Amino acid sequence: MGRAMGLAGLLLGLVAVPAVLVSTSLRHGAPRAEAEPEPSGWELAADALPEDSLWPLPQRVRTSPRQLQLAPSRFQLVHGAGSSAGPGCGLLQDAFRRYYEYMFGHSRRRTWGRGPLAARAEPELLQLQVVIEAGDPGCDGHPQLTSSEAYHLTVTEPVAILKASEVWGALRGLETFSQLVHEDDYGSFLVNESEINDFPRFAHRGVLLDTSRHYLPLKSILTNLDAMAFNKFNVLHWHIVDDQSFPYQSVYFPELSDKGAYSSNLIYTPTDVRLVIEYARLRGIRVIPEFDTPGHTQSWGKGQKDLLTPCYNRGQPTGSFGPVNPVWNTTYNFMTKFFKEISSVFPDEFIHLGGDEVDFSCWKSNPEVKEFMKKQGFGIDYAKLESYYVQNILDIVSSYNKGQMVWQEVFDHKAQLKPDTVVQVWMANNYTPELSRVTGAGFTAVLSAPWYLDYISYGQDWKKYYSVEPLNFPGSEEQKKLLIGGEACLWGEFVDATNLTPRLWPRASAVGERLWSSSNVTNLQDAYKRLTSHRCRMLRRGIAAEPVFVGYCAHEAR
Ligand code: CP6
Repeated sequence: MGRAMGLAGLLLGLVAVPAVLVSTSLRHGAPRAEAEPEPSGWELAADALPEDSLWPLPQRVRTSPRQLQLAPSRFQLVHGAGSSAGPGCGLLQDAFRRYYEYMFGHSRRRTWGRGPLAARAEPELLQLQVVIEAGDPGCDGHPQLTSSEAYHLTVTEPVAILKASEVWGALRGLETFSQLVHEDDYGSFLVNESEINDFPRFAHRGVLLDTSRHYLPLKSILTNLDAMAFNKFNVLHWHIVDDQSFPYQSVYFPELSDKGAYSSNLIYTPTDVRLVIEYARLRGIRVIPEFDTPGHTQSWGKGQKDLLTPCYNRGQPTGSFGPVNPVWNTTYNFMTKFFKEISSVFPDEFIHLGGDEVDFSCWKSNPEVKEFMKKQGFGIDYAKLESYYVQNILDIVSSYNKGQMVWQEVFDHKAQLKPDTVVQVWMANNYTPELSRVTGAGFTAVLSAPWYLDYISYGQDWKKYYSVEPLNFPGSEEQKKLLIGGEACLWGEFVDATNLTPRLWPRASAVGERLWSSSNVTNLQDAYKRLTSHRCRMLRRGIAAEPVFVGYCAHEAR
């Protein structure tokens, strides 16, 4: 009996399985494939316990060895009594359809496994009833930083009940329920009686995708949103434009993508953008667009003349351009109109304004900029000029009632930020003192520094990501509360549609669990086992997630 709680625990019926207990059960010294032949008897029952494939691990799981059987032809996902949501709630109806497919969809292709339940003696689970407890379920709204994703799930005969105050919690609970249901070797669908109480540790759990270095087809973005939902991520940070290309098709300034995209086909039209936002919304995922300025803007210059700073050499313009020109009024007139559009196209409360890696050399070469520096009393401190520019943009965006995210340099260079600005910490060296400084100044922070998934190595990268404790920085309790989450970043220099999914998944899953689950869920052997099985589930659901390590998936062998 390898499991820590032991045989006695199994015989007690509903058994408490706190996360620590689960994570200290070292049943298998060596890595093991999901479908290694199992010994018989109690070992098998223990291994069939559902938390073996839950990812990210819920906050509290109580599980019983008592199994219930689900008949795909009879089992229903329904609105429960007392729910403020009903069949008019498109978001939940859509989720019911999706999760039914994830649980049973593949079985229709087989002739066996759909017959009567007579082959097994287990009692039947007939329904999952979903109850939204808030007066207004918010089916047509958008998820926000402050949305509740908490849910409570009980699976007992004959109906399972999923309660959540908002639909966003119901979506997370549906994902968990679908992870509890497993198919045995004979094609029967089983679920252990269980009770789960769950909520995220951090409110902001993001994935950054970069659609400038390579264009990502809509399909890739949507598939990634599916994978994000499987891992309970709730923010798509869409780094939509950068130096290399401007694929965002603007209504006010169509020349930006006409001239700045790689090609007229390689753009995101307003319809495409709406589709991404709606697909994400239906999965409880916010879309935060990033329009990075004043650096990383070469592609903007192609369709918007007199926006970038002309660079000089020995008193003559060289013909090349630097960051956005912070001196001219026309710059701010343009940005006022541009961000007005962005504020209405993207419903999220936040816009990411970038502000990273501004190269001062071109500004330094430009006589007009030098003159302006003198007039403003900036001396030779170009960080002050950068802050001057950023503060103007912050004011513009604030006037549209949007919150702002910025990269850490904007804070480092001492720009005056609005109190609710979110500072994203990305520089890998010494990120813990940076977290102390940012939160010490009273700003909310999002951590990315340890989660640059574009870096790959020969080995299991996920363990490094998993072993990060985000709150392990010097600071008061108040400061710790200001770290609202993190993001896994997949920069696009070496990533396009051919390798996006396997590079992200399941490596980003490690970040997903770190940001969702309790801080004491840290056991690598337990995580390995669950992640391996979670990766197989992602494959079954059409996500080309790369292997964690050697082995195979049960569904490949059937
Ligand atoms: N693009 C933009 C990038 C990076 C950043 N901003 C980046 C920098 C260093 C590394 C990885 C990515 N490619 N716009 C920094 C936030 Cl190691």
